[in-house]
Amino acid sequence: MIKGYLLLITMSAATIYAEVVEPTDGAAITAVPVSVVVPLHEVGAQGIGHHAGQVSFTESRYGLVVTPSLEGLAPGFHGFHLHQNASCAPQKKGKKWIPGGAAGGHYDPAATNQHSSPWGDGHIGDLPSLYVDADGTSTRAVLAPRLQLSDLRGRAVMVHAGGDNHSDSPSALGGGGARVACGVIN
Ligand SMILES: [Cu+2]
Ligand SMILES: [Zn+2]
Repeated sequence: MIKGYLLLITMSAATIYAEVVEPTDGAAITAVPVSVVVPLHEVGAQGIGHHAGQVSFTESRYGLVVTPSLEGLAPGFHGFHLHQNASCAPQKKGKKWIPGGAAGGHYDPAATNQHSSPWGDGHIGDLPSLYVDADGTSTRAVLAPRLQLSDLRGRAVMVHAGGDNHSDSPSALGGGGARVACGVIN
């Protein structure tokens, strides 16, 4: 039981650690990551484009709090997911280059093969939609109740052109279409 503690926040690459110091237990010091900050870039068929801001993932008792600080996006709702691979590069499909294609599909370690809601039983990478204000910025936090920080490493976070109905019907993968911004989580 932690009786008293002091949070010392240090930033190391993209991970913020809280060093929990327990004065009553002498020298007991542990470092637990509490937050991961991921830079995002616009993605296109040509490759990775302008910096678009960042998304931070913070642990809470209810799951991961996902807080965007993004700009230059189209106003409205956008599909927002954790994708399988730590890459935002385009990938060739037939004769076309698919923006962000190298990120692979929605993160689905349980192989549900189902696009669903953040609180459902499909892809665990399915996040609540990202909302972008009229000025192209997005700053509203969403909650991913099934995710933990340990799920993030080696994945990519992705923003799609369109919204997300959290279903594979009438369109696959929520119908968000093209990938427009992406960040690699190392
Ligand atoms: Cu996606
Ligand atoms: Zn999905």
